[in-house]
Amino acid sequence: MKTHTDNKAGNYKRLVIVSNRLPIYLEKTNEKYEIRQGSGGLVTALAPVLRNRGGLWIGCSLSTDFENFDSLFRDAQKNIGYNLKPVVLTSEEIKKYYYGFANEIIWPLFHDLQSRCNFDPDYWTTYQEVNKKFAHVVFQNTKKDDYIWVHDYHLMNIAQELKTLESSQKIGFFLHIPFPPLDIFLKLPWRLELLRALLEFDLIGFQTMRDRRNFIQCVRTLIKDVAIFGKGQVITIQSRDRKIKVGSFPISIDYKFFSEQTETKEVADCAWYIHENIGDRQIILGVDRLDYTKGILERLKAFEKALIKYPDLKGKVIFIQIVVPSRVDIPEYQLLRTEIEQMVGNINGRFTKYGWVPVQYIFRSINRYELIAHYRTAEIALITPLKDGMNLVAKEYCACSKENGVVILSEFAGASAQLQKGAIMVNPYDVETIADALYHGYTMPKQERQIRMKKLRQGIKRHDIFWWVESYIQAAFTEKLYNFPVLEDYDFATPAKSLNDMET
Ligand code: ADQ
Repeated sequence: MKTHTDNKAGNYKRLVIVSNRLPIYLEKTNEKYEIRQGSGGLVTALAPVLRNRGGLWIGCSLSTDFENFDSLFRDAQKNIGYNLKPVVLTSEEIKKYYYGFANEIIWPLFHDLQSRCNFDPDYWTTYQEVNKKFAHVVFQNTKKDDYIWVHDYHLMNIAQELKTLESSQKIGFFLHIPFPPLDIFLKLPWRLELLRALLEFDLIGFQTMRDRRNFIQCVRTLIKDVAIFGKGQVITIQSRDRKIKVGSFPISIDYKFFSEQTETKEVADCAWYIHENIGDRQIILGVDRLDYTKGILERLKAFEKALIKYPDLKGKVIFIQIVVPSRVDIPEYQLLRTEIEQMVGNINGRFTKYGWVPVQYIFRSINRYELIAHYRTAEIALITPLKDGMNLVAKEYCACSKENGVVILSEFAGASAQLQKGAIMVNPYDVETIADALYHGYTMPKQERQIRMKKLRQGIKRHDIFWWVESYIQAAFTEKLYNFPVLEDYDFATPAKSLNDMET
């Protein structure tokens, strides 16, 4: 196990992660609390990092029942190998800061869906107050030589609040979701305040070059007296007397964990069971949190289109769509769930024959080994978010799939830049092209599948979650990055379509 002293770049003693939620939550069953691991991309990505290094995770538990809180957390941290510090919020704060500002403003706006935003000024006020509350907890629980690493759009004001407390630690930020283009960002009523707050961090990390470019354009347009210099993965903004590093760091997965889990008996048995039930049909797999940015409705339309346009797919493929419940208290998400279920019903009603139901729909959180078994056994992964910071499901599928799995991937997922050479790339709004891609994937010769998948796996293995964290920490503490590849942008002009287009 690595410890904080192994880090090559930093002279910090302890890594302190700050995020909206802690990686675990408490669930009350039969009058007793049980500890559960949270789902979602941020937890999957960061839990192995802290498990590996030790450290402290500060976040809120989104629980308002505080009985035995501290003792339960003490028990939890003994088992997970790092410390936890909960931030306690009132239900009113959760409503306005989390459901309001984060979910009704920043989430849709940063995914280019500004018509879904509700710019309520009350949300902004509470967002500032909650960030201040978080900053106090961080201030009280950290030491001078800790490195504070803040995650995601819920906490963009923390560095500014910490400065008012005269905190002197180095503090970095990583945005897990996309940063929008200028024209969209300008719609935000608090655009200037938010940009200024972000410039109080010492290092700002984005998923892709696209996001960093968007951010820099917003800074150039809205903030006077800034100079931007440097090139490559990390550049510098000079703003008054401060230098802020800005980089792109594509997040990844614990490749070794996923590929090893794939070989376990539990996973193999489950994978066998899934396929045994459907014979020699190919499985097309979709895995998403319930969210309108994930393009689930468009994907179902595309599947329907494929069955119409390519009748030989009928009876030969099964589309398994797993949807993990998320934000289910928000009416918009309840509506989305209903729409998905109606569409699944329509497709199955229209195409089902005796012995073949085209769409299998799972709406619940499945076990990790079941998830990996689905990855392992599905012939095609259909990953078509309308916009996504990265999309870890794409990388997990590659780490777990057989050598001949096919990835169909949205051009607007952050992962597109890294996976474009091996995946079939699609515009998630273009139902016709996704239908063609499905047929292309279904009929793809084994050799081409293997070449593509090998390429995908090699890239993810090399640039796994530990590489990601090392790169970020290096950038935080050093002037020069070593062992850092030249990151590519997604190439809209010449996406690799066939084996002939790809360098092998
Ligand atoms: P998400 O929007 O949550 O993440 P994604 O990157 O696809 O999206 O991550 C989903 C995660 O949930 C995956 O790691 C997956 O394994 C996990 N998961 C799926 N089903 C599960 C289940 N049943 N139980 C537990 N976990 C399950 C946000 C951004 C993304 C960005 C990530 C990481 O929206 O763009 O890639 O953060 O930065």
